[in-house]
Amino acid sequence: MVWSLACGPLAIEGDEAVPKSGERPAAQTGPSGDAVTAEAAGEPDVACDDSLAVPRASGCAIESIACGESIEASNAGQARHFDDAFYRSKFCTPRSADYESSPEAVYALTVPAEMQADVYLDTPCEDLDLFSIRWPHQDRCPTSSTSTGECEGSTKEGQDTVRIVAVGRDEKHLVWVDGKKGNTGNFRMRVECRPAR
Ligand SMILES: [Ca+2]
Repeated sequence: MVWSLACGPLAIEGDEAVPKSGERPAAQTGPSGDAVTAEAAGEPDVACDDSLAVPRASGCAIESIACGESIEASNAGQARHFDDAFYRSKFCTPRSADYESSPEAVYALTVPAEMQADVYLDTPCEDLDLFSIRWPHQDRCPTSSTSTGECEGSTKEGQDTVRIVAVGRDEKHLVWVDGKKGNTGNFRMRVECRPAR
């Protein structure tokens, strides 16, 4: 089974709407995430034992990620901006998972006008989750009390994905990796873009 979830329309709705949710990624049981090998179409698995931690972001985002790019890093060592209350208040996810205990690896993504961006997160090492929100600033994160655009969250085990569609004009978003219950670990995030239908 290739994890090409975002090719289907169901991927937009977040974790509960994706089919095959009963299939637990076998990466949970393998020491190096064997199950996701096929999905990456030849890309090696994310290394779990190496430290991919990067210096703490000076503002909110560590750096930018663009369409077609792939980043391997870790959320370890980053600041903690987002908690259960934030995710509920912005309708990212209703799920409470002690998100306040885990730091986030945040990236700035500009989606060109009339394009859709599918963001994929591979987390064979720990159960990390993927979020996005429309927000124009890289240097400061939104809070529960700031006005933002729509938020998307994907909180499955193994691989997560969110879809962002830019209508009318370029849209600036933040996309980030957060952990449940204090989790930190290595991940791969990649962004694939194509014209919006
Ligand atoms: Ca957090």
